[in-house]
Amino acid sequence: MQSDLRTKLMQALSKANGTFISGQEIAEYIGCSRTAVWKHIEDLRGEGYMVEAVRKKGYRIVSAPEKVSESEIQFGLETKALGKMIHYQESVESTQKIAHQLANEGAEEGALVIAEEQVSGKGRLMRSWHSPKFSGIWMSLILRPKIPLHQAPQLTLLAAVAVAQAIEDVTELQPQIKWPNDLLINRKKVTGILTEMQAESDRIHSVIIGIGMNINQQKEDFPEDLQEKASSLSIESGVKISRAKVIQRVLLRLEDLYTLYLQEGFMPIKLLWESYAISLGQILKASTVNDTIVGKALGITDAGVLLLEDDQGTIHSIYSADIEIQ
Ligand code: BTX
Repeated sequence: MQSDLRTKLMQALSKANGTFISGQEIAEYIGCSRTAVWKHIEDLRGEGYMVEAVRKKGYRIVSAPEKVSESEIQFGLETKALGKMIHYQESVESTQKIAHQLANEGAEEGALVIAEEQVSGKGRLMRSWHSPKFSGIWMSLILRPKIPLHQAPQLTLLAAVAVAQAIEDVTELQPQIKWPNDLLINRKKVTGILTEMQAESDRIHSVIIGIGMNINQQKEDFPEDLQEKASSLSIESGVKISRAKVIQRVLLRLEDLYTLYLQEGFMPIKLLWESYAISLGQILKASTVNDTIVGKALGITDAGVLLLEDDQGTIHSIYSADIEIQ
């Protein structure tokens, strides 16, 4: 919708102050047809506004979408460092891209980039991540850990545990982790994590943890090819969930685990990760860029590498792959 039309429509609806305003009145105010008004109202609904329409009375706004802007997240945020600097934009290509720029410009550890919508959200291996407006959490966090480069993948596993704990804090759901970065509920993917790095020889400048969480989407909000394999916290729990609250819990859990990790190393994180892992002990098919390996998942190493034992008894170390549970 053009922004001047949008402004006028919002003016007309808010002047009514929660009471009904007829389609005819809105049409005259904006200077368009009543059919066009109806279309604009549909657009608003698509963006998360609840608009009541009653014949002969007109329209009224029942509620505006909950946003995840700086003030909503920081009000009640209990962390010390994570999320103290927030870069919020309503619509972005990808929060990862902005986080890389900010990291290059020297953003501090804990800086968070968040958007209501991503128009080209990224998954791993150039895949795309569906990130519709107002219904999920699309955020990228900048960390600057002083750890050797090869340990950086551990942070993906750490982030997965933090998200799992946050989901348990806010809902009654029981999330499970599928190596390395998927969070599943009832075997459907509710969260994906993408960790990227800026480094030079063996020195990490920054690690950018991208977290995409499906929160309030309903089944029909997903593209058809995802409807059977993706889900949201709202679909699984049957209630609408406050995105701001989930973000606050994810940040707090992340901060606690990250502090523990820097003090005590990967071992405590590994134990927690294993307690959520769906795949351990099961037969998995790992498709890597060059190969497909089928084997029993024995566990993960201290570097976060997945170990698969094939039926010849050979143990394969899987660094990066797509996993299917057989
Ligand atoms: P991934 O490569 O493991 O998963 C991508 C695959 O998941 C896609 O090919 C598709 O099949 C499926 N998929 C796409 N969108 C969704 C969705 N909304 N829910 C469930 N399944 C989906 C996972 O990559 C890493 C995703 C990270 C996303 C965050 S959002 C904030 C940050 N910015 C950004 O551009 N990416 C990260």
